[in-house]
Amino acid sequence: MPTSNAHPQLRIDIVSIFPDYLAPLELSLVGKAREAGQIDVRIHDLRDCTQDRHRTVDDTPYGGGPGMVMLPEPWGDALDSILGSDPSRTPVLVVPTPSGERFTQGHAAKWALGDWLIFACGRYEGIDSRVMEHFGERIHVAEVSLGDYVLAGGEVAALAVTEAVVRLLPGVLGNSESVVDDSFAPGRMAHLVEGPVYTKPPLWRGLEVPEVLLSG
Ligand code: 6GU
Repeated sequence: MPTSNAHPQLRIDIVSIFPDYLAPLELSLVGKAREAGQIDVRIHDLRDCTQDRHRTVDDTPYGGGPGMVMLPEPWGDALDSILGSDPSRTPVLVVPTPSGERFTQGHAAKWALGDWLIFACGRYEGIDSRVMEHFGERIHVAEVSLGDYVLAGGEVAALAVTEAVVRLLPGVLGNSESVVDDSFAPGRMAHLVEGPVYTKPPLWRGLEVPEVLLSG
């Protein structure tokens, strides 16, 4: 079904070694936007871009240190293939990493105006830095973090960023809802976030809904 407005359909590609981790994108607001054709979500298994029979995606870090680093070759092949599939769009490569800049409503608002997000979900200690360096010469690369804590991989961030962006697309939220522009007051969310909310019944376990909300 075509979208009901002039904005281009947003394409979202997500590359991961745990494609099943992205299953929630079939549900709720994002799932409905997919069904309505407002977004085109494609999940890719990085291991499909490996060449060896063990489907290896990582190796030990140069310089030592704990853990493993993701190999550049599978990422290069995966991203080349995705980028080559549509020369007419302008992609942003989103690389979730705890060392990235903090993801904000400002990023979400900007990316909702674009037409293509590609998520490179790393695991282990991250992706060989040359991948970001190489693709940074061809397209916009944004390394973003959800906050000051460490997750095991980028998949949860890809889910969070996708939901934050998709709910801003015209026609995705219901008619009664509207999206507030975040272009002013950078870094401050107060104007976007509601105070305490109440619904029926007016008295519940001895607790009343504030009188001022009951009239009108
Ligand atoms: Cl985007 N990735 C990982 N691995 N950990 C995080 C994060 C991202 N944001 C906060 N912690």
